[in-house]
Amino acid sequence: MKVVRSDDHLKHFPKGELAGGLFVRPFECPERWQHIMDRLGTRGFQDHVEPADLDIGPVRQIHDAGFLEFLETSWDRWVAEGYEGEILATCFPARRMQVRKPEQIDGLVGYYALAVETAITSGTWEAAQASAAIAQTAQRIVAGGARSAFALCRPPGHHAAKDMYGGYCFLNNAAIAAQMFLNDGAGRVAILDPDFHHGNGTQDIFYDREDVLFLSLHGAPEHAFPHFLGYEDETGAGKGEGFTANYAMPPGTGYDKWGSAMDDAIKRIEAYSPDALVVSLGVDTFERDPISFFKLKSDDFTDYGGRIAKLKLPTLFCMEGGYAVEEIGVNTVNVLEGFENG
Ligand code: Q9C
Ligand code: ZN
Repeated sequence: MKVVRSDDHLKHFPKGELAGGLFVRPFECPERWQHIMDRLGTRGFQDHVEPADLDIGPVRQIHDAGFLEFLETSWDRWVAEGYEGEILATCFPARRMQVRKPEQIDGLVGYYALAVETAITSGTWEAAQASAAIAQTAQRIVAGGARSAFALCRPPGHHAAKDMYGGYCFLNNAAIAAQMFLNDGAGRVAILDPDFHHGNGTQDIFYDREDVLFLSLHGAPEHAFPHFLGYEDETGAGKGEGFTANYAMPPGTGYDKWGSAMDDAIKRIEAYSPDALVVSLGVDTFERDPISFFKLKSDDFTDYGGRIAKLKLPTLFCMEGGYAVEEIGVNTVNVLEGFENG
């Protein structure tokens, strides 16, 4: 399996994340990438590819033009305002307020952010573009006939909606890749999202569409980020009714229950009979993940990689979350190995 990767992820390295009332070192950090790279090397995944230049066309099919302009220009506008720190949202269009786009930068940040933990810094836009380019290049590899490819995306993407960033995500890499399979002539694409967190961004993007089946396994919104989406009764709208599936699970969920949800999701993908599969691969379901509450063990990742392989679909893995930094490489590569041997 080819691995698409870029050092450009280093351009996104915020100093802080607002968590528990403190400005802490971000959980989503460059070391995550390095640990995955190291483990890939040890386990023989040595065919590494640099991404081609970003093709902005598919990005514009997924994201709102004003949102993209915001991501591109926000840092310069923030600095021009005289601010010295990183860009953090402080005020949102909450209940019974106007969701009308303001002019001043603080207002714009609140308009386009869905959470405050995610800082934008000088290199964030470049890193986010490189991450999307990685997903695109990996998609080209699979579209070109490979059984699978691994897009080592950082920053991740599945919380990024049409016109919102947050949850460490800016551009929705998996959604962009899925759209590219459709552009290439696929009739149907499935996106399977086993990251611990609900893939609110991906759901938002495809909610009213029947050409993309979106399935998310995640911590129930009553208990987990992103808190305000991911209930099981969210099943799609309009033409998209029935093409979103949410498996929301409580604190302490282990592989017995989680694996059954995965089996059900896999059955639904089989019934949908897509031309390609995109996996939003987060490994924050791990038992020692510092911000999550599922109880998967390292071997479980190998097991579900094998179950995904049984679908026998052209499969693109896009890296999402996972914050147990020491074990992130083992758990990620276990999924890929389980898939290759499955
Ligand atoms: N104090 C992804 O896994 N909130 N994003 C965490 C911790 C944000 C996770 C709260 C979690 C975002 C891609
Ligand atoms: Zn996550």
